[in-house]
Amino acid sequence: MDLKEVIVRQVGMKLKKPFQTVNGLVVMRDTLIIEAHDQNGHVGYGECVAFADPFYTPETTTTAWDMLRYFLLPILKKSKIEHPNQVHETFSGVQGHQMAKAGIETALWDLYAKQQKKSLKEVIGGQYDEVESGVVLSLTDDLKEQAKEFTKKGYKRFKLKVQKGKERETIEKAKEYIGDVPIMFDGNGGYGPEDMLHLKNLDDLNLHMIEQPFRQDDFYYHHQLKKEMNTLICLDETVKSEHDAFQAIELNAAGCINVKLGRVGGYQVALNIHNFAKVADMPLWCGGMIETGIGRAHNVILASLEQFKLPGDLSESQRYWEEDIIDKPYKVKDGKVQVPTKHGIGVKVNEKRLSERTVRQFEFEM
Ligand code: OSB
Ligand code: MG
Repeated sequence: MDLKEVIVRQVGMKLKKPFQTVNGLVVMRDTLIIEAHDQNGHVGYGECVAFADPFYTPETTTTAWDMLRYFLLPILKKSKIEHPNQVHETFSGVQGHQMAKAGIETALWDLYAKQQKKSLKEVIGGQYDEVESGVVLSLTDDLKEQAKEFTKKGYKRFKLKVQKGKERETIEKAKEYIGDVPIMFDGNGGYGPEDMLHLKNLDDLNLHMIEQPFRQDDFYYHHQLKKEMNTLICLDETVKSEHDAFQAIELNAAGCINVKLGRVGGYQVALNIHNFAKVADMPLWCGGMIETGIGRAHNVILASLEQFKLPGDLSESQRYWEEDIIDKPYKVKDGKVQVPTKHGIGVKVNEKRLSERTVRQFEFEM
């Protein structure tokens, strides 16, 4: 791929409002922006979506920084990559660290598409020109105020983070403000087998789905709950690989999967999951990791694949940022986002803002 240099920047992005989940709080979004430069001046961008703290996955911004610097980039330097679909395999000697791997892998997909003078959507075989967008309300968000603001944008579904035991109360209150738009909640693994009956009793709320009620390593309880409920059961944290997705399907542990590029290790694994899901006729949707416009562009492109049939966590730049690091912030209109059509991920990075927000960086010669 004619690689010249990779630059990794740690970028500090202050959220408009802190984002609270049952497991952790994000005030400052520390993310890694990865630039892959070739010999001809093309630059591919990726975002490593690990959080600063290990509340969602074991990876953090700093573990990813070290993995890239001391393991992944040295491996990449030694291997002769001709196509980004070889990157995941090249890293097969490194266990875990999907987000660090995805950070560089997605940058190479962007670079490859730019070298080919094609949109990344075209390169991965995306089918949709626009995708449906949903929005997520954190635990501390003001339901009434936020619901009002987001309803105006036409978001196609609302995802709530809820306190255990307060699901019914919160969802019924949300329905007052949101109306008929589908509502779901994300358990982020906070429930156990003792909550099985409690969850089952929420069936009458006609939720769009329940996301990841049980622990990260669980297939069994999700399977049990799915058998007992009409409500769609979705997996997020549990699916970290193609094999996890395969098991979720074969063990009947989920009705749909939230795919995040970072959580599964990049596009190649996401594409493989997509192919399984298509054969199994299982709908997918694209999850979010409070990304900057760079990560969000990758997400929107992923969501242009055929099997992404449910609205994703694809809220616009303005949801989290006063100022995004891309020139034209993402917009949601009538609940939809346009899939970028320009070369690569199709967004122009604002170099000035990017360097202003850079906390530290390193260059790695290829
Ligand atoms: O489980 O999807 C999650 C944010 C932090 C930790 C976990 C999750 C989330 C989100 C973010 O839901 C949604 C977004 O990026 O808009
Ligand atoms: Mg989730």
